[in-house]
Amino acid sequence: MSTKIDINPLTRIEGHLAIKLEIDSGQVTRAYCAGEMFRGIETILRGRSPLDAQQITQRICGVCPISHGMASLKAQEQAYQVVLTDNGRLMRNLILGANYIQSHIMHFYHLSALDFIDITAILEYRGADAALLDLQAWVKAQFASKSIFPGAPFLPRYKGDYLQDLDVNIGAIKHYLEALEMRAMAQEALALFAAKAPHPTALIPGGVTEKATAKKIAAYASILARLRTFIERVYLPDVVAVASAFPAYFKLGKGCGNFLAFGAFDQGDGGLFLPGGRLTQGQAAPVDQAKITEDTTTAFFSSPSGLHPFAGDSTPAPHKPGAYSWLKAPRYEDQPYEVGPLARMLVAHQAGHAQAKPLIAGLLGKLGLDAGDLDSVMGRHAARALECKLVAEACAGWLARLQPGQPTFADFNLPASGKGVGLTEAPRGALGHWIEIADHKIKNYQCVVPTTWNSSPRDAKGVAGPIEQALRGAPVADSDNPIEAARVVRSFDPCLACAVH
Ligand code: NFE
Ligand code: MG
Repeated sequence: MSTKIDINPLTRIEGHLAIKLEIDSGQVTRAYCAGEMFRGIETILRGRSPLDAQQITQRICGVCPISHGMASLKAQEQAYQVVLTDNGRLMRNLILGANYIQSHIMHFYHLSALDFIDITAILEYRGADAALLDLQAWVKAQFASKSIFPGAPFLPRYKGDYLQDLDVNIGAIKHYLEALEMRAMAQEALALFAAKAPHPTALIPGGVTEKATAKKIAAYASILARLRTFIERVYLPDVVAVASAFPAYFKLGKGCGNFLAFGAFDQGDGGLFLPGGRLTQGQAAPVDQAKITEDTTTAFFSSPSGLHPFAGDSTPAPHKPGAYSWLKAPRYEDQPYEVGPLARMLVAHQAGHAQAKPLIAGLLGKLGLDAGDLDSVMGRHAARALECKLVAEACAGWLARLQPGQPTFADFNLPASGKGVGLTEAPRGALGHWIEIADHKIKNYQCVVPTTWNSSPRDAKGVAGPIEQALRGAPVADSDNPIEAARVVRSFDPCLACAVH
């Protein structure tokens, strides 16, 4: 028997995402991802000073503002032909690195872990930890009042096959609370060099306006040491514990088989710490941004379909027949691509990355898996955690190379006209900004954003986006509690606020 269900909104993600599923004999046969709102930030930018762009585009998101700022600066720097100073480049790596750390920790503990661990286990807690006892009292009160507020972080929730090990469950709940502190500390670390978080003011074309002082370097180092301890001793072991308890999720949620990374973290020698590249059905290939287009066939935009971002347009058409999402469908050579930590780790692995390759091999060996199993729900969680460790380690190296007293930005002249492409990696994947300047004003500005790739709707050929494809075939044992489908979607860490921009 065929059933249709709507998960709307899908909670514990950023922004407003509706998932529509068609289910036959307990399996998803068709899935649709719909972005539920229009924001129009690309349109707001037209006619403004190009120097406003890195501030306005940061407002696309409170989770990954850094990445939008960086993409905007890279696009402007190409247009202005300005080259960063060494300190400026290193400080930007440290700012972006701290942003990855807070984002990845949040995604696991605050957004995804509750799909696997049993929050009601807290009711059985008999220890003396004050924060856990507070939480226990709160959960008890929710049950006693039976008026569980739907917006609460923990309850209600889908019924499901949650983890049964009391120690692991209580440990994970404790780590949920610790992870809140880690996030705050990572934001403090990036604010040392970016002036504030979120939405830093110190990011300017040519570098960063904050100084690299010995005091700031020491403060960042002390926070980074605590973050690295948490990543190694808490985050990675928890991901391994959940992965070991749910091995079926290494076989579930396979995406479209195409992976794209632009690469990020300039090393100063022309290379990037996280390399760019593509993997298409297992074959490695380079990336040429000229081959990116956005399909608008099923998107609520009257803009022509299949335009490159330099020719892009985002005119809303809320009543467009056949449309079902406020996301355009980005395509590379007309194909959908998955972006994010899994794409980056697979591209790095394929490129023989000195640190990533042994780390991935170690994890696969520990879990008795092979690289093909990574294209899955649990593979995405594992890739994100490994990347978090890699980036935190790299931050220590960049910090050591900062030179107090040396310039943190380079001067430049503003041209009356120009064009630039800014490609980087946000925590959730490949991010591109395209700017065209005429008469000292922004003539056109287009963003192609990680979650727009991953949550994209169907294109002119009817090809579904990566999340839509990953949902196909997913089991749904109980259509009132589609926890398996929610786990598939959350493994991509979607941010619909970004995606609709
Ligand atoms: Ni709103 Fe973002 C990241 C960007 S997701 S979180 O990471 O760009 O599309
Ligand atoms: Mg766009």
